[in-house]
Amino acid sequence: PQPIHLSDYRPPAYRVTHTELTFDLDPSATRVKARLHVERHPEREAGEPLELDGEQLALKAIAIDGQPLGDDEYALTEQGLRIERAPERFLLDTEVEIAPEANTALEGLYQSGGMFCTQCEAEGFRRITFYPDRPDVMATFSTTVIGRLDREPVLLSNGNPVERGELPNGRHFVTWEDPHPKPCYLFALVAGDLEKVEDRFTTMSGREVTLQIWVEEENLGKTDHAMASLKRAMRWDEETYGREYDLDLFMIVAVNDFNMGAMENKGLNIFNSAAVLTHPHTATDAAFQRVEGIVAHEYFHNWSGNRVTCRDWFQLSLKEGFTVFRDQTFSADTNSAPVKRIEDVSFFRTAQFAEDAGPTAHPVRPDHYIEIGNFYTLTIYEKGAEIVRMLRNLVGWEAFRRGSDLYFSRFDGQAVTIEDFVACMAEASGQDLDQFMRWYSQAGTPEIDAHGEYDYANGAYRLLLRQRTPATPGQPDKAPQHIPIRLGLVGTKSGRDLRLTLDGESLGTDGVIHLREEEQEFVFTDVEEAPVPSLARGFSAPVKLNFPYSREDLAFLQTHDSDGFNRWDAGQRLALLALDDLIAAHRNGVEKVMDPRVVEAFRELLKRETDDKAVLAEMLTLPSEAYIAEQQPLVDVDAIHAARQFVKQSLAMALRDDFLRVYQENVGDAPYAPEPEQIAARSLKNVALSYLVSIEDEEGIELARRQFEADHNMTDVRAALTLLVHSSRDELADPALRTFGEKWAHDPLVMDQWFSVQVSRPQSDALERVKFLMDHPAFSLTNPNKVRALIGAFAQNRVNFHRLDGEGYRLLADVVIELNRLNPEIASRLVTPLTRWRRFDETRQELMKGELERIREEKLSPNVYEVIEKALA
Ligand code: BAL
Ligand code: ZN
Repeated sequence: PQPIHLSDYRPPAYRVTHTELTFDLDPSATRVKARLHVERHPEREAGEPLELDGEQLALKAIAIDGQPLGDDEYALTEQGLRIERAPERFLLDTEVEIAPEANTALEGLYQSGGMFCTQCEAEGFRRITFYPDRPDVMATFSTTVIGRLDREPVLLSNGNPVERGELPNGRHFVTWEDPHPKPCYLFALVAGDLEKVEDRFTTMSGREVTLQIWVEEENLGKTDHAMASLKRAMRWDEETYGREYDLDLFMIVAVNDFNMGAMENKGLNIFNSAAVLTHPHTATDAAFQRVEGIVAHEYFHNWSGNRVTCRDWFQLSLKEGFTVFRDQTFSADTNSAPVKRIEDVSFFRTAQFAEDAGPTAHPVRPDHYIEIGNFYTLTIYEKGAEIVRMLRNLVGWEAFRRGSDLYFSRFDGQAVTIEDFVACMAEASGQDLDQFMRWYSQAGTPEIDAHGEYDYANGAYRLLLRQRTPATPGQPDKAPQHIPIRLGLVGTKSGRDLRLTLDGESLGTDGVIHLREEEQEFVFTDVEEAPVPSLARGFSAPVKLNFPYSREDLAFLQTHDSDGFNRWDAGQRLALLALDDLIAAHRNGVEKVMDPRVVEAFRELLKRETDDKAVLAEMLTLPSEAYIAEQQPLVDVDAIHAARQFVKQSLAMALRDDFLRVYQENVGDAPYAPEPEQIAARSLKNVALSYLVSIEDEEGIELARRQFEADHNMTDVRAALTLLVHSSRDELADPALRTFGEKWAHDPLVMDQWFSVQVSRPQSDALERVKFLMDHPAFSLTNPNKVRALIGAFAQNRVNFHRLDGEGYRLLADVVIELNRLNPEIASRLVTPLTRWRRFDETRQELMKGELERIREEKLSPNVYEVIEKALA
């Protein structure tokens, strides 16, 4: 397969202004008739061929302006259909046959259970009909769906239903009109035996919108939270961005087999059932929050993505980065803002930093790709969102909002670029954002080395910053970035933020400095006392910032920093320093000794009266093994696991009574609600319990057992079950797992949790459990949720996946090989942990590389081919 380059972009030779589709549904032989209203693109010359994308389509008929084409008037290739001589403006009719039941890739039209559904982003529409499958071709759509009355009583597509009726032989049809021009990646169709929950929303201009969530009958009781989240998101987008919904109907459909979380198709969002269904007994707090975030994300795309879309797929972050930023802000406004930021950054620094440091590192706007399906990444989404967040902070909210209004009005109904978006922000704010654009073109995580010195004689604080972005594949040399650093200077005597004066200008006590050069010195004057700097507050830029903090400095910041995020981060840094020593001790076979400063810092935390339990729970949570690994030059999985376990157990032993008290203070029996206060108490309680169980404290084990049996809500049940299963008390864990498995055998989403809990346990039988569970009736290799829950979760089980006999790697590679055939998109995602082989010791490197080479022997899909080639380059 050949790469596609951004620099080769040209508008299409022909555009489609209106698209009429008729689907006659059948699992093995669906007929799709398409009538395209085609005209030559004004920017392209006459006489160029018409090229339509098409894959796995059996062409049955083709005509231009009603005249069937002869065999010599068009050419079929593996990629599509070409007509050398086409008129300036014409109607193109085609009819094709496709087989949804054979579609295991879950792109295009496929079947999930008995239901027909679609996934067209990025390039799935070409598996439905011949079409210019590119986002800069925007057309209005009229879609007629024909199905069997008994099997598909519900027939849905984008827009509003305008006609329905019965047909002979037990069939019926519904016609849908979507008046908003859209690219074909936003097309959707759903047909099946579904039930709906309905609600209404009155928009800010007083229009009534019908809201529907369509599910299988047994899931009717699991839609309340998604519906409430949808209404909150609709209101928030009106109030925050002035964006109103634009159709009479907004539908969400829950589907069990789905590659992504959800999809923002115009008026007909299709959701992975895991991203929409919730019930206190089946979903955890985290799942409730995830559903809220994804419902909002997809809804927000109606403007940032649908009304204004991407010119080409290189611009993917234009819609995804902006929309993630919008959903993160929405969730922060709706829940605990500091915790949302801690969670997002924690995930980002673990997973996106690892992507940036690996062989698939790419800029937020890539300049080439082989398979766009491989670019739905943390870099495009989350780093893209961090860039938008920096923009918001740079220009200020009011100018950002003016820029966003300008963007939506100037480009409504168009397919545009990242430059167009940033130009609106520059215009609205009057700021020069030229250097800032490097964030989009340069891959890799900038690293800043910072040094500070207090000049007692002059009351000045000198801060020296040096930035460097490591080389990434294809980008050996990097230019300096424009990095906004929000900071405070915390007085060591007063414990307060000191006034910041820079070049005679006051920045208040919490200010932003701009690092633009490779090296820059900032001299703060009139600094009354020696400070400890609190740098990059709130993670003000997606960078690694190194400062030679002493442990005393960190303990001080953990208590005194006025910025909640940096208080948490100081605790993480302190724990990381202690972990570093212990990792070294483990490797050198030296006795491990716990740093008393960490114990004291935790004792202080546990003592403190706090009204923000959610933040406290985060502060009591040690850095994950994956995050610790990110900090190490060479990853030693066993030493990291042993060191973290040692810290956890040492803290549990030293502070056992405090943890027990915190647990008891936060037990509640109020009816479950996914509300911030309850969620905070549950997370604090369950963190405390995890410490107690880590030392197999009898009272702690008993509390876990009782919490499991009380069966109050899934958050508590899953937390207790996980602790039991991850302890060595199999006599308690095994019956609990059995009870849980039998109780929830009918519920696929709960069974996903049952799989994950078992295969993420640190005991050495995790791999054997994976193999055994792959034969479980609830497992299926063709269902992406199951693959993620079992195989994906195992690949995150660091000690077991990285077993020295290589069996973990072998198992993953076997599954990737199988999925390469069935579902390439999932296969190429699943292989990621193997691609990070250069981070490990020589033995593991050889084993991992060996598996990558074994995969390379196969006949590979473009998705897997691209990732494997990069990994082995
Ligand atoms: N556009 C693909 C799914 C999402 O990001 O919303
Ligand atoms: Zn999105």
